[in-house]
Amino acid sequence: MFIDEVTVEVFGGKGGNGMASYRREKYVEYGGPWGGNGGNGGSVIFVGDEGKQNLIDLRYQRHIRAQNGVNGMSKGMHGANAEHRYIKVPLGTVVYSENKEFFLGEITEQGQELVVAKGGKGGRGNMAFATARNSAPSYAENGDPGEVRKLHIELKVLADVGLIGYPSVGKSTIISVVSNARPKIAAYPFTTLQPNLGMVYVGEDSFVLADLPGLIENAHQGHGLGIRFLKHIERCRVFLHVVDITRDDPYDDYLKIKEELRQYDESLTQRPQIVVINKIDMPDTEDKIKALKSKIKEDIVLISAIRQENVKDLMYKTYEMLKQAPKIEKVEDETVKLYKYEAEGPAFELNVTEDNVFELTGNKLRLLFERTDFTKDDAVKRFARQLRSLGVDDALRAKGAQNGDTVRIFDFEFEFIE
Ligand SMILES: Nc1nc2c(ncn2[C@@H]2O[C@H](COP(=O)(O)OP(=O)(O)OP(=O)(O)O)[C@@H](O)[C@H]2O)c(=O)[nH]1
Ligand SMILES: [Mg+2]
Repeated sequence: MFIDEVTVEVFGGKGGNGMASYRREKYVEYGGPWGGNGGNGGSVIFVGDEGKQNLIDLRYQRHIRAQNGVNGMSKGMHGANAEHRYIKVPLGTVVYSENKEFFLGEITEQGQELVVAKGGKGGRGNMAFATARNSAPSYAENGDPGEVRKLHIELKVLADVGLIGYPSVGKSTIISVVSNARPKIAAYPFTTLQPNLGMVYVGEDSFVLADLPGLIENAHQGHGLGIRFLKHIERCRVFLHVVDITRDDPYDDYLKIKEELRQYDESLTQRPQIVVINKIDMPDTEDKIKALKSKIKEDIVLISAIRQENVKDLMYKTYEMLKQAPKIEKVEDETVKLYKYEAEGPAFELNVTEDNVFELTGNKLRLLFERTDFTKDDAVKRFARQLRSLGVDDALRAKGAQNGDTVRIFDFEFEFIE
């Protein structure tokens, strides 16, 4: 099966916790802090691999986790950074967050990397916190959590030229005689259920040709195989619109396919294209050909795919058109925003619940919260100082917090003290 859309969940590794420990050696007079930093968590990174054809591997790995960083240790030893988790994906892979809310990026080149879940930073050990005023801090930082997100991944086949047209017009036959692709060919509609790619050589040069499942009227409303596969031709710089001259009204077929393209994306109708009239080996086609020629404005090439007549010329002509064809601007849905990894929005938000609990939330706040080791008094005190400098205390007062009121930060509660 051709897999061109999958959902997976990716987990960056947690950063290792910093260590809080002291030097205790026989001949060292003042034992200072000696806890090392935690290592960074590994990231999940997609890498472009031209050997991959589809997203099937991802279908079988719904959860992809990178490893956690190693905790800091005593004697000033830092924990190791975790290795990144690299996942090979085909070229043309487009990555969105769940429900296509954000666009994370796309992979179009061999070896190109895209970080899809960043690992958490390692926490600092108490050694890192020693200052002139506090030469022996007893706290260390916890490592940051890694990013966790659900991804919606799509594959858009990257081909230079796309074969489009009604079912059974001979699209697969054409690709089979001009390239190494060997798709199924048969006399019934919708023989092709997935795009096929083939490399076409023209002299010294080459281009990638895509054979696509057939379209019918109202494909954009889901008729036939629908227009699910049309996204694959968005990147094709030239179209070969194949028309079967043996059908009752080839001109009407031609118009209907154009209309489907227009319905899908108006800009597709402007793409350079050649109308390929196929099956001219069949008897009694002259009049129909003449009629088509008088009505169609685009370049027309007559071929018999099955007899391999004029197909080579068609490929040369296609290649010439491809060389002139404009580059395609990235086709992106404008409603999809570019995703930013760094926490956005206000540093914190404060709400008062019905039972008068002052509830604090926010991305920046979460980061500081996760870094804090709440089992250590000094660490909690430091957290309180961080809150003050973020302006949390002032905000609490402004909302009417009084001595003894409950303040909740995620799953941690404490009393407000003036
Ligand atoms: N007479 C004749 N028959 C052809 C020619 N090209 C293809 N055919 C026949 O037309 C039928 C359909 O060919 P395919 O290549 O499978 O058509 P397709 O456009 O890929 O069809 P779908 O995958 O269903 O969209 C097959 O029976 C082919 O043998 C041709 O040049 N002349
Ligand atoms: Mg086919």
